[in-house]
Amino acid sequence: MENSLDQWTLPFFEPAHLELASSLHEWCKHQNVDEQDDRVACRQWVAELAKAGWLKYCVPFEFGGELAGLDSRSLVIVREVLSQYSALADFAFAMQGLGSGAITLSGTTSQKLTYLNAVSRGEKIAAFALSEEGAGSDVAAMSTQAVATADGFVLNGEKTWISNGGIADFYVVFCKTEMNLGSKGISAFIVDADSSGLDASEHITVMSPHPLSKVKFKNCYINKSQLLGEINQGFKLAMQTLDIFRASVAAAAQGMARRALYEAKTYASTRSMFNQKLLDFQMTQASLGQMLGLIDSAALLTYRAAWFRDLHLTKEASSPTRQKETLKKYTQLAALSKLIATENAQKVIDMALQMHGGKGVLVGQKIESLYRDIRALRIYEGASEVQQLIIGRSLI
Ligand code: COS
Repeated sequence: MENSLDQWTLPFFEPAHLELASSLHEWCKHQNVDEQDDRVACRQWVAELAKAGWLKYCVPFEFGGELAGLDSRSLVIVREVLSQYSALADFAFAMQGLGSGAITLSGTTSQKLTYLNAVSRGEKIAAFALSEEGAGSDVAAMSTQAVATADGFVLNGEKTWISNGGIADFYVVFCKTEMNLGSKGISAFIVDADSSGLDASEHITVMSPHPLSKVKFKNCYINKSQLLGEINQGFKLAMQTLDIFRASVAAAAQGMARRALYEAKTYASTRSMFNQKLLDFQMTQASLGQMLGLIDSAALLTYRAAWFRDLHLTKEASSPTRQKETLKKYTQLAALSKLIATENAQKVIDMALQMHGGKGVLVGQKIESLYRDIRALRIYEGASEVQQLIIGRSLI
């Protein structure tokens, strides 16, 4: 694997970012996790990522992290580099961040101390439970309900497509606390995996294997101390959490696309046909050029989104109105990056596979697994159509 660091010298980044990318590349080259069983592998990746200190980028310094707050550019770098080597390593890292992100944004000090430190040390595996059978893109249509009791809440309902389902130690769960108020009646809760009434045993098998399950709640009681953020403010919390990680999904797609370009170039330089190498054909060269164009144009959007958030949203804003405007702008930039990067990566990987001819579809080839790995990124954490909607609305 090439260790290209050129993109990290762009003005969006600081010297520490370049150093991060360089040392992570070196670390990745020496990892050897057996990925035959995705659940076992995911646990091992979490342990390895924690041991090496990479999970510290998922939480703020005060609670076991590396930097003062969540640094979007570092998240982008870690995901772009990890995904060049292993989609599962990237997944393990991303879920520690996404699963704990809402706690970083809205948790009490006690919640942060309990969960974030453990996430960065790899002692707790995190999950984000938002989607339901009838509420994927349309989050406000969810029906899982949390009913208040004297000292807590009782949860009933069913979440699906929950990454890390079955191996997580806790779930950040979004539920209706007011059934008839749509997005204004949703609250977030931290639910420990061993809570009675929680069942995450129904696994879901997908084309790019990773831990995934349904999470069912049947009279699942949780203490009121597990409410995350303010009551009925869960929808915005979910959206803000997704916003932070959307640019990092774009980065993961770029990592996969860069790996595909590398695989295509390597293959074309060794494959002989019609008395020359595949790489000698102008058609191949044009194809490689198009791939790099697709990758780099998406990368610039991704780095811009991450840079914008780091520059404007992690610092004190001048006024609440300014803060709101900046947040809106970031939502647009993050959506743009996810839309373009995942769509472009899919094209690049398809082109790279085509260049491999029949070998491209052979199970066990890196390009074949990339072809499966990339597909879900155009769907999860907001499908491409939702990103288009968000971008379109931001113009109105
Ligand atoms: N950050 C902060 N607040 C946000 C926000 C964001 N990114 N997006 C919306 N809000 C706020 C709105 O400002 C609005 O607040 P007010 O009522 O106070 O004005 C409120 O949330 C409701 O927003 P909206 O009316 O836009 O909600 P919709 O139900 O129409 O949903 C979409 C909008 C479709 C964009 C949203 O549901 C979405 O992003 N869906 C995709 C969800 C997703 O990613 N699913 C994958 C699950 S994780 S794998």
